[in-house]
Amino acid sequence: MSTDVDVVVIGAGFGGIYAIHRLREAGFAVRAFEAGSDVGGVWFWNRYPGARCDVPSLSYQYSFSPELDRDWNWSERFATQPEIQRYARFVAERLDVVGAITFDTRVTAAAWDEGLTGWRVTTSAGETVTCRFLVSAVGALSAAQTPPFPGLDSFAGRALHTSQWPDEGVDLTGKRVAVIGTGSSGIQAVPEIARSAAHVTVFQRTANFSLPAQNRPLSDDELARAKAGYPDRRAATFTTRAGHVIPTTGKRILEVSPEERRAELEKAWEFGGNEFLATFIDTSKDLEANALLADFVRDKIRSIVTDPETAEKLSPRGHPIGSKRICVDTAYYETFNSPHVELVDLRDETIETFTPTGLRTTAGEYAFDTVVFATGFDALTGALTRIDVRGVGGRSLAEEWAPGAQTYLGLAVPGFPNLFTLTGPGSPSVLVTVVIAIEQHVDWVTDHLVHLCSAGLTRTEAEPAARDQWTEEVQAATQLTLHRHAPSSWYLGTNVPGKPRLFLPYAGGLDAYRRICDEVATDGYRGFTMTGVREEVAS
Ligand code: N01
Repeated sequence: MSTDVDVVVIGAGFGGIYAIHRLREAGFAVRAFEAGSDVGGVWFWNRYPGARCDVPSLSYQYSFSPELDRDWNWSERFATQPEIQRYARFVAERLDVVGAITFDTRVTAAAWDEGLTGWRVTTSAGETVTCRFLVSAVGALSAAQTPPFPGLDSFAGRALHTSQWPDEGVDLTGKRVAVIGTGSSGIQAVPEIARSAAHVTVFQRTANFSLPAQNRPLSDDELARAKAGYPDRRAATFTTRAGHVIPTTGKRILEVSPEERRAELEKAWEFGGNEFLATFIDTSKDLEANALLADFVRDKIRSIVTDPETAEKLSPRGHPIGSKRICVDTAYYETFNSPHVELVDLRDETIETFTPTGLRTTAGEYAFDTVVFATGFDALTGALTRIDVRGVGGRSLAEEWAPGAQTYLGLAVPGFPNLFTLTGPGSPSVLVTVVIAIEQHVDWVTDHLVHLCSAGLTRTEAEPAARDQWTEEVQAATQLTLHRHAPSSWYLGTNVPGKPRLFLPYAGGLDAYRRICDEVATDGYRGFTMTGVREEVAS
């Protein structure tokens, strides 16, 4: 039985764009569906004030095409959301993939059909499309999470989520605004919101470490040098742990004098960005070393925030620096020196309920016109489990993952043949430069499909033993990092009520991960059962 297309790709963010391109290049007929009205994925949706990438622009781009590299010019060291979305559009047009994408359309369900040896994909437009292979490019951080606060329905003001910011923007001039959440999104949004709002109340449950971006325009010289270094960058990209080269002194913080330590850290602070974390090589491995780094940041917070009580509340405690996703900001701590910005520490008081005019905590009432939920995402699994994905025998992926998402290589799930989960749980994805992780995944999946089809086979399915072994490897990799000392984080799923506590990304590094994936391929796609139509019928 033939299908409408060879491959359906879900999502047209950085993953979807490249997947359409590579798969078409390999000869597959591809259709993609995208819920947004343009390409860009998270960079289409996250339009909140201050949204900007915290990976340097020159590293946050595809690496596969010297032509794209040559013809695109970033304007700032850390690009804004609109500029990154323009880049996504530029690439999609250059690769001529836009015509393959149906916009403003969600995939609502996908069911494996054994007779078809393929998937039946249903969309929000009521269309059903059949395909041999299904590639999920839904993104790791795209299922918005708004906590189920009591009384929220009674709130008469405006409620916004950072990742679903209205297209036309929101004028907050003169408004009283509450921001709930102080992760990367909240920390970027607060200073921008405070520019126009009459009053800002920031509700903080956990103080996070944040580093100054020290953002600035990129000079023509810098751009020219970066372009000239393209071949080196490309070569280094896949041989680094993080997906891009990070400068370091190569020294151990525990072995240098206090004077040298301070001088190096001051230099790194002035340089800006999360590269600060790599200044010394032992701080990401050793708790004593890490504590010195954390002390330096807490000292900085105390030196920036004039009210000592507020400074103390903003000072992260209880988790090593870098064990939760580090934040990168522009004037976040400084913003709390403004008289119209107030910090509410939810360790001292807890939110009881929303009211028509604001919210009530155990300590009192807070009135505001607008609430901004910067409360994050059902990360790594939510975007896929919100689709009704049914595998062999009608098995639901959401149920399969309910006890904790397990995959083979972060890419495939037993019982869900011919389905690939780009940057899925169990892959490095969010712990590395995600665009590079995407390229590696798409290349690998395309090669796998070419291998399968060239052998005259039609069905590929991860084996349960391979999944179990990989799950152990993912958890073992976490044990070698400081992540294991963070009591809560979206890496662990603890931000979503009811989500099982399980460290989801693979923390062994992109270089190691790539080697493993390459070995699996060289070994004839070890851990996958690959079969053909004739064999299926015979069995
Ligand atoms: O989400 P988060 P995010 N009551 O989950 C709080 C990427 N990103 O959107 O820490 C009160 O980090 C929660 O508190 P706690 C980046 O990878 C990148 O900010 O759980 N508070 C936390 O403070 C990032 O890490 C960029 O105690 C509640 C906040 O909400 C990831 O996306 C920009 C609560 C959520 O923080 C997610 O970032 C933006 C409750 N019931 C995002 N529930 C750049 O590249 C949650 N919180 C710059």
